[in-house]
Amino acid sequence: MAESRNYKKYTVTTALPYANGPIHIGHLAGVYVPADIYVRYLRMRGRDVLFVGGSDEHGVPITIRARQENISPQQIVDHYHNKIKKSFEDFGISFDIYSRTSNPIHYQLSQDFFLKLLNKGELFTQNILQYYDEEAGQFLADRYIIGTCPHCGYTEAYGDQCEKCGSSLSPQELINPRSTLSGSAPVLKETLHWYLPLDKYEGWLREWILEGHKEWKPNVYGQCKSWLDQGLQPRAVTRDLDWGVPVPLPDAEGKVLYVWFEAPLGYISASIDWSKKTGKDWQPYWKNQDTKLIHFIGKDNIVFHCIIFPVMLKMEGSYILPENVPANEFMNLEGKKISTSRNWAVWLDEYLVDFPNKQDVLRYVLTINMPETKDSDFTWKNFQQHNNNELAAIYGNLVNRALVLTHKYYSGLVPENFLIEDEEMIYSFITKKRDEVTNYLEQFKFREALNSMMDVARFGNKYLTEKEPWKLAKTSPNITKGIIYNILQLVANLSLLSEPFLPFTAQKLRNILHINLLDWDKIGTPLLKTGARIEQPIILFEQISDEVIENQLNKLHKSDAVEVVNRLDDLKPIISWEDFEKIDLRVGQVISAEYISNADKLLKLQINIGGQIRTIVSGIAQHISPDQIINKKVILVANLEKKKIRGVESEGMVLFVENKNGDLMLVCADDNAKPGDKVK
Ligand code: B3M
Ligand code: ZN
Repeated sequence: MAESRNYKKYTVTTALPYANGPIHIGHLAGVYVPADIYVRYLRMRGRDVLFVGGSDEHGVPITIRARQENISPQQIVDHYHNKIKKSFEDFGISFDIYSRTSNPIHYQLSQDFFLKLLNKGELFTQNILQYYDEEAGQFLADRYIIGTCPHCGYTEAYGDQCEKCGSSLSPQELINPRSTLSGSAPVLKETLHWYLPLDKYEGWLREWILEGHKEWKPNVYGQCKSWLDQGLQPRAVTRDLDWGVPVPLPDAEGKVLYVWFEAPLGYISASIDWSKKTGKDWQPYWKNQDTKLIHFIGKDNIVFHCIIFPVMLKMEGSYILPENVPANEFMNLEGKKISTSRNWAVWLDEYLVDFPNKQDVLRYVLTINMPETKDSDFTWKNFQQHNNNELAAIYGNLVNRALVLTHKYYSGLVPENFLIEDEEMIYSFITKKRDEVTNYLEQFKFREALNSMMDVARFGNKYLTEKEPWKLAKTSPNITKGIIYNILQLVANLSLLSEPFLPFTAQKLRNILHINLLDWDKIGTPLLKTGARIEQPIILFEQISDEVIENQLNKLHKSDAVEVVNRLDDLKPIISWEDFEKIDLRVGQVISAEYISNADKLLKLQINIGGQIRTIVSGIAQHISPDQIINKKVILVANLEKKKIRGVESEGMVLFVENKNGDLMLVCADDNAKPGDKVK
């Protein structure tokens, strides 16, 4: 069964979620459910696995959140760490350890790691100019600086990114920067930082990934290749910040390790935490060459796990490198990107309040829609369909029929088998499906693995429907016994084969059947003895009604509607009539539109405004294509001062509608309007 090498141990890690918010279905589908399926499968094969998770408790967003809520970062992370940990437990994510990066073990390990790289001469230092808030007396993280975006003119762009046009920025590109701490204009000041010379390892990475790991998922391999093809730059691994793991050097007061330097080391410190709690040795899981290390992550973390962390491990020298990084894409919700700030999400804790004991339904639907190769979509309707038409109608129905028949005809005891041929045929089918599941899981193809598992349930239903034992009970008692015996063996096998995917249900089923083993190799063999007692059936999956689904949709859209009201929070201050009248709005007809090279957000427009052709640079290229805007009669501010944008002089501004998702749409004048007409 597809495994290229014989590994003695497995270390499976999952991205450490930031402890500044609860967990939603996107996290589960992208990272934790696939990892858990994989680990449960490995354990059933008798593999020695260490399954590691934990909370990422550092980073600037946590400090910002704490500041907004007027509490300490520690209070934030304590709250969310516990909440997240509980969600994982509730959904059966079977970590051996769920640790956290505020753990002293983690401080120790990351500081030692940093010092080791430093002492080996792997890091270098450099003085750089960085924004400093003189009133607050501290250096400013990029996110703490707000100013005008040089690309689109948005006045509230962050120092690392403009959320309006999506450009990534550096703080020094912002026009009129201001500090979010004091509101004052920051000044540039010199500061010393430590750097990881990624460029030096480019050749090694090309060899290791591009030659050595061609089997990585195309989305992962492709992203790595494009990073490597662009060429790697050294990366600072320290920050001026008061929240994080302090740089363990005498002259480094006020400096911490960059969160992306220490967070991946959290996998190792969590393993040490596990070792302290269990008394077992963690080192073989990180240092033995015959241990297979796998990182489960989302696509936004690929560079950190495939490039930066492996370079760190390689530099240090005593650790193994990841064998695979099966990153997933993102899962959307009802066609829109999941968003914490807009509350466009299904939160795990809320799900369990609305759907108590239905963890497996969600696990199933997230697996069948897993964003393995491209972004996928979760919809409540689809959730209902998979539950009703598959879990209830196929899996649940099969189990129920088998158990009801056993109780009806044989008082709940496994009958004798008089159909040896059927039995062989059934085991050979199950074995084939088990091998399919195995192959898919080894390749991290969870959707297909789940389908192969369900084939066994489908097969069982078909067998019963074709054999119709209820018609034969009186006339052919032995044949009937054989049919029930065989279907019970199939159901028993299903209680093992479905364990990685539907652990709660599989356990319930094993309880009913009194099966105590969890052995992958036993799948495809008889698991029940003639005469064994079987418990009464219980409903494993209920139908989910339209009303319940409507309620979820209403709940979701209600939070969305609240957001519409909230949009007015940023209503600008009242202006005078005089001020308003200063703005000269005109109709203009677009006569040409073209992309500007090296600026993927910008279009260069030529606009006839009646007696004059204006050139206007507009940050809409990601929303509207040139042919969608040509000939359109747009509205523009005709008396705005000129401004050079990417070397092009822009003579005015075209108006657009922006919806709450940040999508831009044209504002057009009536067909009868002529270029140059006034808009008042
Ligand atoms: N805390 C970022 C994220 O959730 C992050 C992952 C760390 S993994 C070492 O996207
Ligand atoms: Zn912008």
